[in-house]
Amino acid sequence: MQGFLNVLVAIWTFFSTYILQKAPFMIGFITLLGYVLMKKKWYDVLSGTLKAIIGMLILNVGSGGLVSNFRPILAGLKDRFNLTATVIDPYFGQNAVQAGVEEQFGAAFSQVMMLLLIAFIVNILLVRFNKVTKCRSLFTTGHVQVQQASTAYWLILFALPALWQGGIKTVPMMIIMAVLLGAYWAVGSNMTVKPMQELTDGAGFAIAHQQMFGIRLGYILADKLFGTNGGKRKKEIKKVGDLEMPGFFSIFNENMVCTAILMTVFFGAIMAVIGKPFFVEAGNLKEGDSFVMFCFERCLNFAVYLAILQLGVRTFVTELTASFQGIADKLLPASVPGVDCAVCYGFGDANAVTFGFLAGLTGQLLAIVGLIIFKSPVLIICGFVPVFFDNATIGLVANEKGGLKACLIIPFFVGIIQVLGSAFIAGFVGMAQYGGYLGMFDWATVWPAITVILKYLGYVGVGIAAIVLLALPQIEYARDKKGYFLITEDYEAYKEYMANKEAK
Ligand code: ASC
Repeated sequence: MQGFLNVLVAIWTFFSTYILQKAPFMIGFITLLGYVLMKKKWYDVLSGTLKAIIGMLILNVGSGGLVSNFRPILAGLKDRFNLTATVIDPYFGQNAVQAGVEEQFGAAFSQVMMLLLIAFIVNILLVRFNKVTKCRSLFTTGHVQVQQASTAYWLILFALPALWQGGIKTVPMMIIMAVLLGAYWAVGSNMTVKPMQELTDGAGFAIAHQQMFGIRLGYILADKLFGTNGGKRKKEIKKVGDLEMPGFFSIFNENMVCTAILMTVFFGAIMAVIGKPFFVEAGNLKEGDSFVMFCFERCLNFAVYLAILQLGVRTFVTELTASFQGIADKLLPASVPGVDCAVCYGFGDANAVTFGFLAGLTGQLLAIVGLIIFKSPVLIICGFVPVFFDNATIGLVANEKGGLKACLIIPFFVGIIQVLGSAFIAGFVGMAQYGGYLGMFDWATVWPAITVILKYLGYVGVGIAAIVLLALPQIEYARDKKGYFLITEDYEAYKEYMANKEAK
């Protein structure tokens, strides 16, 4: 028995370290499994799997390049103005949690990986039994799951101290945490199915990231406030891609040019504020080098990495979604893979990505100024990951439903909410003193709400939070029973069905 357990642990450790947490290999593994289940020829399996892995590696070069180029600039604001501030960014958040969990709760970080495993199983079960649960999407973004498991671990321990007083009572604690987190994964990604199928014209994936509630909220608000309100309002939606720009402005229609100019103006200004000495000290350029050219090149790199990211998406998306058919047919009926939010940047209006991002940044900066003016005990500094990946994604979805105005206004408010929500929760649970908080949209809204409910209602709160989460797919299902599974199983038939419905 012991020997068997040891083997299981070794397999899990290998799987979690080299596959689950490494998105390219996770995507490759799923593609492989899917094609094998479809009984494809071995060389087709090999080729598809390699393309999936390589595409995802390319995407990582793009998103990694964006993060490593622009994160230090935003974080530099903090040093430049000597602020004691909490950076909202998944990696700063991760470090904060790791330090804090050990110091405050004396708990080992390995428990977080255990939580991840059990929550992932909860997610799989919720999808497996989706005739009952109505959950149609499986989380596949392991690096995000690690960040979320860590943060959820802290938030829940903070809210339910009885779970750890007198030594951590592992079993009940793990069950409570895994049910809440696994339900959030299944329900959250399920909520993005419709927005994503519409955005990508049925590419067959959902988003499994950190702004899933934000995506759905942006989708709903864009439609209600700026769009046709579910077909009830006659209105022509002017999307970012439809804009006819006169003269000089016509160059903004070209995504790379638009991105380059906007980034140079926005980030050029931020870099100018931070000043050359900061970058010289950080070893980014030498004293005698031209600061202007340094800033210019940095800003242009934004367009470069976005282009790489989109190439990566094109390389792997069809392989992943085609092979997932095998998994949907044999293992998880009517389901789609939940993937990184950056995957959707290969669809819709490319400029909406940049517009959403810069609108969100504006909102964040404004909210930070507000925190300073009103002398908030917790000060926040924008992290690049929330400000870019949340707002670009929400902007893209909002543009699709409500056009340019939605693409600018909704992310602007998202930016404000990210800062205020994070300031609240990081102060409330004491994470602020460790210098970082996850800060992505859902973690500045949904999770603070769950934390407060748990804190004040205890175990009753756990029940309420779980029931509310699990009720969301049921509500969506009840509103359109026929289309609900059709949208993942056969998108062409779904479109026909919707067209008929609207004609009536
Ligand atoms: C995150 C995170 C990243 C990025 C990446 C976007 O939340 O931790 O590294 O977003 O997943 O592509």
